[in-house]
Amino acid sequence: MRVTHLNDLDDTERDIKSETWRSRRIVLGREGVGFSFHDTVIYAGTTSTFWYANHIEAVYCVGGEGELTNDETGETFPITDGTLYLLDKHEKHTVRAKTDLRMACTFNPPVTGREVHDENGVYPLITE
Ligand code: 9YT
Repeated sequence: MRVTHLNDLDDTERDIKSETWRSRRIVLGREGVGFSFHDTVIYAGTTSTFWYANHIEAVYCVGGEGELTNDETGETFPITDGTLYLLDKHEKHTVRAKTDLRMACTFNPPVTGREVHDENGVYPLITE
């Protein structure tokens, strides 16, 4: 059994900060359990486009308000506490945060921590 508190990850290599979001990776590929699990905050007033061509991601909002756009269909959806979106077809998507959005995210295959977004905003597939 492994027990972690989010605050223990602050400013470690598991705490990834970009201009529009910060993500603390609580479970990574190195844990060897088949998924990764992240606590991501998307900052109020920002717009972020994501495309995980090599991963399936589920994102569960546990705080804040925003809007999700499926960039492939143009559909938009409100995001509030309790909204879950599942990117089961690797959809390119955009998140607009009205307030700070707190998201619990899980990836399969797991993120290893070594990915950087490539020129298309895609994480490459890296396995442990
Ligand atoms: C909301 C969202 O897509 N979060 C993804 C996790 C974050 N980009 C990360 O940990 O790399």
